[in-house]
Amino acid sequence: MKKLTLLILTSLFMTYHSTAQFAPNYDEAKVPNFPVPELMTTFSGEQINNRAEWDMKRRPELLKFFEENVYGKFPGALDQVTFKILEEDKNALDGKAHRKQIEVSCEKNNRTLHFNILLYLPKNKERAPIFLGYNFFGNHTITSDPHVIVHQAWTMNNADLGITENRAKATSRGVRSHRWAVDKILANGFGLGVIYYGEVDPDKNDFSDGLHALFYGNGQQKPQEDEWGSIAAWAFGLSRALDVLEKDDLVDASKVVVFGHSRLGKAALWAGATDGRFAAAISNNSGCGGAALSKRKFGETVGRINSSFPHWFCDRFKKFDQNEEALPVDQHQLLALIAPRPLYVASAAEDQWADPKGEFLSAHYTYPVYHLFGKEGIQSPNIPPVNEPIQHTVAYHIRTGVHDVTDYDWEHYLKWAKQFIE
Ligand code: GTR
Repeated sequence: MKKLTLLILTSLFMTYHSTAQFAPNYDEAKVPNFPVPELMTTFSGEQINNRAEWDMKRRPELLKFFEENVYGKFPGALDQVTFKILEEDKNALDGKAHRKQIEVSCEKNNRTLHFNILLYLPKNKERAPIFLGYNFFGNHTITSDPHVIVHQAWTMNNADLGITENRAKATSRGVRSHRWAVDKILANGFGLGVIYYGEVDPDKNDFSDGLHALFYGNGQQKPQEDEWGSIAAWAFGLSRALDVLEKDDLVDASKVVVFGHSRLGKAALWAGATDGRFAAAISNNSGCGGAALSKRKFGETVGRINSSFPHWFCDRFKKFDQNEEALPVDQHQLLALIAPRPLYVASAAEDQWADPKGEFLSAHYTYPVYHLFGKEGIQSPNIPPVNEPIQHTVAYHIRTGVHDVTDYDWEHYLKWAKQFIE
């Protein structure tokens, strides 16, 4: 009888442990003491003293590391990128905006992928600076404008938003409009370009579709271990959108600010890092694998993100699951790849999963490279109080509230962009 009880207890214990939930650390006292990887010293120990050394030595080796071990390399160029204006209205949004819906076609190996850019441009500008970013559920969800095309692509179901059977519906018009301060953006002389990310690469652990599939050789079913995951595919899509926007007479393509929230903030940062044509980058609550320092292991960790979303990063990144100590880089070095261009990192006080302090420190640690280029970074290592933004070329704020994009965020992005982009 005793033996049986022991057996049952042992098996219960084993079951508990194999299905044990990941318990995120939210205790600052338990954050490991770790050396922050040096920004201004090369992997071989050489000190970086000037801009040329940064450009020729340090930046390329950091970029290469992130390409081959974190986000994955782009597998090459497309054969062709073309576009078609699907719809245009010079008097959209009650006369406040010029609306364009542009279909971008990406061609490779006789395969084609299409995605749409919804553009709203202010009418008082000949060529407008714009914010460009992805949305989670479709362009029609960012506004109640009835003329926005409802996409046909695979969509994540969301009971709250009434999205079922993985299909977008017209009934979801405007369900995410609170995240996109279109009126404010236009009133401040900026335009907005949005793309549904699922048209570029559906957000599922399946590499048979999206941009990835265009590049496969015979019989290939997934990228190589050092090639792009979904975040890199989304970043690549943003660059292809920029290719097209460069040909648009109404857009000032030298002033395109790449923006993203959460996983799409990770994509915006990677786009900003890999494509120097983006004038600036904004990371809104991008967290682990975005702005937050991985080695703090606060909230979401590398192991956790790679198990929940095995398709986001390249396979090689999994080497660092539960093994952040072995990473020779951290995310401040991703942010530093954007230097000397303006960079804004924003957090939300209740978004502990994304590690606000880790996001802040990461922005702070880019200070030396901005300084090298005569730009002002964030010198203080102390996170500012909530709702007290610091706005230099590198900007940071932590606002009250949860993981989201709010009017508060946009008001501050606009204030900063007017100073540093226009
Ligand atoms: C979470 C994920 C985060 C963040 C977020 C989002 O589930 O753990 O890294 O990307 O999703 O994109 O909303």
